[in-house]
Amino acid sequence: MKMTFRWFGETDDNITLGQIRQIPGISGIVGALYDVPVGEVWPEEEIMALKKQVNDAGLSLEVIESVNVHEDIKLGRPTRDRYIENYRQCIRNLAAAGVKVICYNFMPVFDWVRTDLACPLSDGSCAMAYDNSLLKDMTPEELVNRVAQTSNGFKLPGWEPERLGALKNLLEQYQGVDEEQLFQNLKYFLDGILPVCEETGIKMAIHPDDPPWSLFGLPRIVTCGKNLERIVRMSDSPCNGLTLCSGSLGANRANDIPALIRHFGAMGRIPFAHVRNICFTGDRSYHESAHLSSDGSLDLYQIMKAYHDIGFDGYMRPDHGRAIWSEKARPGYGLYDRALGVTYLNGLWEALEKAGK
Ligand code: CS2
Ligand code: MN
Repeated sequence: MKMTFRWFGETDDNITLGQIRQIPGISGIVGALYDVPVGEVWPEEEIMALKKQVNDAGLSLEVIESVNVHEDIKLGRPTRDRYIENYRQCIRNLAAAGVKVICYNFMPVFDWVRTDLACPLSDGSCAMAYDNSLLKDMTPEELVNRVAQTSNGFKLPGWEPERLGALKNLLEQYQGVDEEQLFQNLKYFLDGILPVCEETGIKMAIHPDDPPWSLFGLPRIVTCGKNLERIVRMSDSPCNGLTLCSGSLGANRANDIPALIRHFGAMGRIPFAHVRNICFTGDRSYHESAHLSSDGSLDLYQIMKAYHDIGFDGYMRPDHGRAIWSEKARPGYGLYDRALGVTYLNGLWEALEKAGK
């Protein structure tokens, strides 16, 4: 297992590479170029500059999260071929810089969705929360505005209130796209890019939908074991893999995370693991919690044991943390709680290693 840490770059993160390097057991950064518009090729020089910066700090840059997929590909519009060609070039450029895994998602319109980005917890910290009873009576526009107004200046990923016009337009375009169509559009995309992945050795790792159910009538397909199975079987290529995100999939109580890890891990289809906990507050409602099992609803020991039992040698990272110790950071991506998460996960791992001997 290679423990990594997500970093948003020098201008977009309050955390430095020097700080990350001091977290015990971290070997690399999960990075991205955040200023390249979705659908465009990531320039080689910019990738190399990021790599150099990360390597100079004594860390590796082998995982990218994310190369986002243009909506025209998800919508299956005729213009998709141009964007798929760009994606292929982007894979080549990343491979030339030594990248091994690309995380991506196939969620229409929204990336992760929460109804609160700074929900106060009883210990005085804040965490992101999702309350389905709030969401079900809201329009997408109301959600975007609510989050922007109640979350200390932070917004839903990609949805600044100034872009609400684009949101309406995009939602209309999805009206003819159901789950089946979205599966087919994913297959078309994978058929286009996987040959380049095989040539270059890059593994693609699709991130689950977060939360793993349909929102605002939009189709969502990366949600459960059955659908993950359909996705990995769309192509037998070992490059067609998953980002197994415990917190995203775990929001659906029917998803047995250790069982999913064992199943897809045994197939060699988990190049990247996101490990975090959530605490249920209702049927489809939860807040994020510290990584520790007793702080949330998921059993992190069983999750780490499943990775250990399959001999997991891919990349892992802690996922969202709480905002603690007065840190002003991006929601979910502060230094302190994620660093505590790493240390806890490494502790579980060491115990599993030694118990197995
Ligand atoms: C991430 C996702 O912050 C997060 O929750 O796990 O936003 C993830 O980066 C994307 O969905 C992957 O494309
Ligand atoms: Mn995740």
